[in-house]
Amino acid sequence: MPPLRLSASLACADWLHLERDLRAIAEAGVEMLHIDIMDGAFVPNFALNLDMMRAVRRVCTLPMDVHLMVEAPERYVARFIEAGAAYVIVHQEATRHLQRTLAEIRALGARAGVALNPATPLCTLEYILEDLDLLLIMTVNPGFTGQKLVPATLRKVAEARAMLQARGLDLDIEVDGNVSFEAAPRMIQAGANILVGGTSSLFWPGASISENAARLRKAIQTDPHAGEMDKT
Ligand code: S6P
Ligand code: MG
Repeated sequence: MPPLRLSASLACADWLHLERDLRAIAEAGVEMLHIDIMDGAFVPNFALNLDMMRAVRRVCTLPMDVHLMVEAPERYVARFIEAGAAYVIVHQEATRHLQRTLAEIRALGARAGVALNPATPLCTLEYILEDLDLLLIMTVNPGFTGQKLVPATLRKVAEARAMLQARGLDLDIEVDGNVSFEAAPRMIQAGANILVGGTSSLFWPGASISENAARLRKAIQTDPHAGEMDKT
């Protein structure tokens, strides 16, 4: 399995203290910054944008994984890479020409990712696995922060890791949505290696970002129930 990494979901940061939060994220040893882009069409909400990414770049050098919750994302891939995306992640449900889009992302020098909504089966990726650097399994329906976990997605993570291993592929599997202190160990156990931290972990309002990051890493390393897969 590729190395374990945390990615902080920028949409959950404190907008009135964004620079402070960005510095806290880096100082806490969080490895990546997760950028949610929402177009109000693929998902019923709006979030972040290219200008935001350029501003963030001025104070933060963490690699950005850009999650495009956007219809026909192929229209914008090049612009997000120019704005600093290390990973560009498109939804399988949002593009008609998925293989072409992934090939374009790689050709432009970024890493190519695909996201799957909770209802979308893994078999839709059967013929494009070699074109992928990262698989993002949505553990909530995209569009909002602070939602409840869709339990069956844990089984999907396990099946995705098994599918990749059967093909001899060692890709990143990222999970996004209610990656809480409680759920994170089960996600890792199932085969995820990149955790997107939002309001239920890294930005949990009861503690600081650095305390939350330490608590999350500890939960992943020591949870006694980490071996129990959720069968629901
Ligand atoms: C959801 C989005 C996510 C959220 C993140 C929030 O549409 O893609 O990246 O920002 O999942 O985390 P939490 O802990 O509030 O669910
Ligand atoms: Mg996201």
